[in-house]
Amino acid sequence: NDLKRDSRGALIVLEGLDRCGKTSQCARLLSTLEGLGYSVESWRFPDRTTGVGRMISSYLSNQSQLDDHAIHLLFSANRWEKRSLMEAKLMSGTTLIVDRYSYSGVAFSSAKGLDFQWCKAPEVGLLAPDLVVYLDISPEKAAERGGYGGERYEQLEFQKKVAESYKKLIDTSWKTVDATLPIEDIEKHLKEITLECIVECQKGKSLSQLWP
Ligand code: FDM
Repeated sequence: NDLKRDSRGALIVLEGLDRCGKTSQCARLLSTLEGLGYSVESWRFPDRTTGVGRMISSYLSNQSQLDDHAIHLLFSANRWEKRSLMEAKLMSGTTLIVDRYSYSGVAFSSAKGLDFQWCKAPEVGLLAPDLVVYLDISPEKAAERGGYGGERYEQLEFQKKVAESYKKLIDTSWKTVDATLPIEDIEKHLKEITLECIVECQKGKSLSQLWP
């Protein structure tokens, strides 16, 4: 219908600790929305396919060392280099399901001790999500799931600090979903809140910028 064709897509972000289930929920949500006939893409940050992304990937796998501020700015640059494409996709009606965004940037870097406001600054002017879903799990439960891949941040003590940083970021506009529920329940809940958000965007909700 006309509404579906002429209106913009929604920018939907999933956030949470490592092993919270974000990545599999993003995949499920993508296929659910595709099945319903929506134009939708699944993105993730860091996007390791770009030049900046390759530097980030090498840092995360401990193949290179970087100053904490420098890697923070690279994560941010990695979002900036995708900003115009992101806007074009949204304006052409495609909904984006994004696995991690600026909130991961702030949560992980400030967990290392970097100043919270300093961490937020380079994100100013990036597109603000229409919906942020926080998949909530305690660091201990997440660690029990096993399968920490051995990358730099995948350690219980550090994830505890990240959880504290996320708590400072969460505001009333976020939807928190209990990540310990059965996978199908989480999926159903995500589908509902996502569809609500997509409808709002179709009705003309305007795209805004960080930090609102
Ligand atoms: N991460 C991710 C950051 O530290 N800053 C960021 O801006 C982003 C997007 O990178 F530990 C961290 C979070 C995680 C790691 O993420 C890689 P994936 O989702 O495991 O690829």
